[in-house]
Amino acid sequence: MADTNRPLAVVTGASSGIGAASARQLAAAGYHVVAAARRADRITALAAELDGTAVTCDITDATQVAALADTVSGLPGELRVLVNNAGGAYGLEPVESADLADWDTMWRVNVVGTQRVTAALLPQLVASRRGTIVMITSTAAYGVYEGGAGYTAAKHAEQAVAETLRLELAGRPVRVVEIAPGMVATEEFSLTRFHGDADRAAKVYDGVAEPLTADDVAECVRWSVELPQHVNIDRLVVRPLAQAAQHKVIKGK
Ligand code: 8X3
Repeated sequence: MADTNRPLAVVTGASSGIGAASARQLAAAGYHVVAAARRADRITALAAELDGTAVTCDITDATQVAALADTVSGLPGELRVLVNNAGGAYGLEPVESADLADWDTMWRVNVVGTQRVTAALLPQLVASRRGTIVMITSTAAYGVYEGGAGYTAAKHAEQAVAETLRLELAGRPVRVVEIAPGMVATEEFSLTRFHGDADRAAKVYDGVAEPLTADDVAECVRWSVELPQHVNIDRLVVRPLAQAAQHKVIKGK
């Protein structure tokens, strides 16, 4: 049960990877975590583990996002943190043969869905007078690579939304923190990208010396949120030591 002493933190895409790890880190930091994602079984288990709240929510669905905002407003604590983590990559085809259904999905999730959740929860974040919105973008928001156009375009757009939002919120008590991770070995990012092809997904980080873990990124989330409220980390680019730049990746131990 939520208690009045614990502030609330909403994490989207909380069913796995960076989202689940961020939920755990924020719960350890004293937040009542509202874990939002499509897969009810995963977030129900996570919420039970963290003494938090699970809300089944597809961020591309306006009704479900409105219901998420209603649930949060019905909890006793005040909403201080929103981690916009839901997103992802679909496909790795060149521009000339890209599947536009994939591009459409990436736009609707990474960009439109992020706006929808942000707009729905912003009044509560403002009301707390100490809100923080964390946007999990990617180094794909700042660079491009072959086959990645649909994803890099969506992530470039998402970071533009983050920057614009920071401008628009100037003077109101809500920080906008962008965290842009490079190579993170999560169980599902590549599996989603390759539409469930586990063999192809397993090869993505094959031989990479040591990619980031979801927990490494979650640590950045927690750290940026826990800084004093007047400190705003505009953008934190975090890569593994083995990745000096998008295409400069060290293999082997
Ligand atoms: C994931 C990083 O390099 O696979 O956001 O696009 S990359």
